[in-house]
Amino acid sequence: MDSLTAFATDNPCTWCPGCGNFGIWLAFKEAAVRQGWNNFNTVMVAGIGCHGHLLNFLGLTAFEGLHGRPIPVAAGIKMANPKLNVFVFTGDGDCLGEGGNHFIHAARRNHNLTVILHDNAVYALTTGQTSPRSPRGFKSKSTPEGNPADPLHPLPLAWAAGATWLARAYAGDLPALTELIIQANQHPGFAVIQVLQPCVAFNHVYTHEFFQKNTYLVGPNYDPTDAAAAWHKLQEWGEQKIPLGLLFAAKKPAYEDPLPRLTKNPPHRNLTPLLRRYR
Ligand SMILES: Cc1ncc(C[n+]2csc(CCOP(=O)(O)OP(=O)(O)O)c2C)c(N)n1
Ligand code: SF4
Ligand SMILES: [Mg+2]
Repeated sequence: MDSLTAFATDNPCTWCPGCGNFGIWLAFKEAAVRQGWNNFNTVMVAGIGCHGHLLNFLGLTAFEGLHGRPIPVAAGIKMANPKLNVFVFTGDGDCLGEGGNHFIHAARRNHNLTVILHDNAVYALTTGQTSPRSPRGFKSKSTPEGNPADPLHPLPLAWAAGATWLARAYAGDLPALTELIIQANQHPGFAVIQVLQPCVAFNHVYTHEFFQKNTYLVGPNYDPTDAAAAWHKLQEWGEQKIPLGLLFAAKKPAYEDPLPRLTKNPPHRNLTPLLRRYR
């Protein structure tokens, strides 16, 4: 199957030309084709925002719920049927603003999920307000005189909370992002990819040019299993020093692992008789 035409839907694409969401969409489709993800083995969950529209343009089983709530929905799906590949597509506002509590506790529990964080550092769907990722001084409809707060960095936050696999990618580098999506799915625990995603309409600071100029790929000598080194690396941010690639990896039982009632008798098996009772 050709990843460009794979998983086609009838929905017209509504993203702005040049939007970083295109790169995430294409990289995910490429990963799905390569790995054989389909409607029987994979579920996608998204939050509310421009990022969440991805579900409309990709024909795989999906659920779009409340703003900020894709992670608990995904955790429920994974616990109901641990054999599924479960992906969360979430925005920086969705994941770190409205859903910040869920992000922290899912990392702490080490749920076996892959979180793809579309980080455009702005509330885009609502036409450009300052988000938890917007830089200090960022001028927007909600902070016309400049953002008076510093941004939240999701990867050190997830590290401190207990996440076990953390990576950063740029939405314009499809081969690297595809590889990271595949690796994140293979990791048996809470995996986060912070995808630096330009919003050409509402963020004129974090542009394609900005990310191309200021990011670099961690080299082969970087050891993501060195937790102390990773803690420092995860906090690097600034001109010409934003690291990309796999930045942290650790082994720890996933939330679902020590629960035999989930693995031996997953709740989804009981769902059909349960649903019959409500007919
Ligand atoms: C609880 C709640 N608060 C606010 C909104 C309004 N709202 C919808 S999308 C959105 C912004 C989403 O921003 P982000 O998660 O960064 O996604 P993006 O559009 O940038 O992809 C907001 C504030 C909502 N739908 N629900
Ligand atoms: S508003 Fe921004 S995030 Fe939304 S589709 Fe346009 S460029 Fe993409
Ligand atoms: Mg956003």
